Amino acid sequence: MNLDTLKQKISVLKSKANDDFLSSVSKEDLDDSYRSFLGKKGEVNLLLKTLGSLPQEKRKEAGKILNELKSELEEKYLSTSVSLSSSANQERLNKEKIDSTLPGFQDLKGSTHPVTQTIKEICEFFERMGFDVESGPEAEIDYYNFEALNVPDDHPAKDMHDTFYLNNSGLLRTHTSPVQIRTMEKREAPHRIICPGKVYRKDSDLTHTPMFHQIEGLVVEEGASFSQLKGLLNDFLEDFFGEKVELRFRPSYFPFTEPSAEADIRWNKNWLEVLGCGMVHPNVLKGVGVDTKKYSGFAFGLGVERMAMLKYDIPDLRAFFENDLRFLRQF
Ligand code: 2U9
Repeated sequence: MNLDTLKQKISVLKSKANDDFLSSVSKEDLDDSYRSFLGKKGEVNLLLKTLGSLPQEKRKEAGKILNELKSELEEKYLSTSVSLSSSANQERLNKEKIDSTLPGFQDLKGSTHPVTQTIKEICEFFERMGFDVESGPEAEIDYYNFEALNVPDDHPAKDMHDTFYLNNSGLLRTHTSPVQIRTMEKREAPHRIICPGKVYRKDSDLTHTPMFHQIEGLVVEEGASFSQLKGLLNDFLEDFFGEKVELRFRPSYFPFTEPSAEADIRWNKNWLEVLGCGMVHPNVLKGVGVDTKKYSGFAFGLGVERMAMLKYDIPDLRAFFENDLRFLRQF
């Protein structure tokens, strides 16, 4: 081989190496090309080995050219390697791109539902009056929902059209009164209990929903009287509405109380019914083993949604169940 041939080979090798380096798509690819040109058995070293076949006086010059080629390719390799890793970084950054100008997640704070709030307010008043809060099952049996409460078998409330009956001969409680019966079975008189909870009736129109919330109270004590009941309800209603109320009691009928009454409050010249009440029927007390010679009892019941509608001036019962945030945020 002569020097010109060597120069030609070098020039071909240089452009081939340049092309290979530049077309590498990854660091691994680039390192492969490096090895094939600059590695121990790479093409540059193969050329170096051919130096011996040159005439003595040309070898020095040829060696110099080959060394220049070597450092030129080393440099090319390094610069390509740097640009490859920076474009890999860029690609990673593109994938992980964070737009710091986007608005953050809204911290949506929940609040207590007006029905829950009303239950809490009412129970707190009665707790201050010495009542215990009691609860019980929503799926009941006929005995606790009707029989123990002196409700006769032919009472309209027991009708299929009014009560949700379950497959297993159970039913969904139509009032929270079963809780009072269960409590009186568990504990000895005297009793002062308040029972909030969900109740179910086959009713659905503008002013009735199949599920609503009730609070019932029961007092069984020596000398419990209708006048105490009236005083207690008067105090309760004034506490609840936050002002003096004008209250009237109208005679009514419930199977579980005798006498029974409905209480109305004066509301802008009109009388509005707010709750029902009465002296606990002796049959009910006897049924749970209360000595009616020693004890008497009074009870009352109210609908929570109705009370909340009156207090907060909510015109439509359905607002409680639609869970429209514009409604709920007002409480
Ligand atoms: C026992 C004895 C007596 C609970 C009572 C009412 C009157 C009453 C209604 C108000 C509106 C139900 O939500 S409503 O539809 N309730 O009028 N409830 S006396 O009497 C009892 C309860 C338990 C052992």
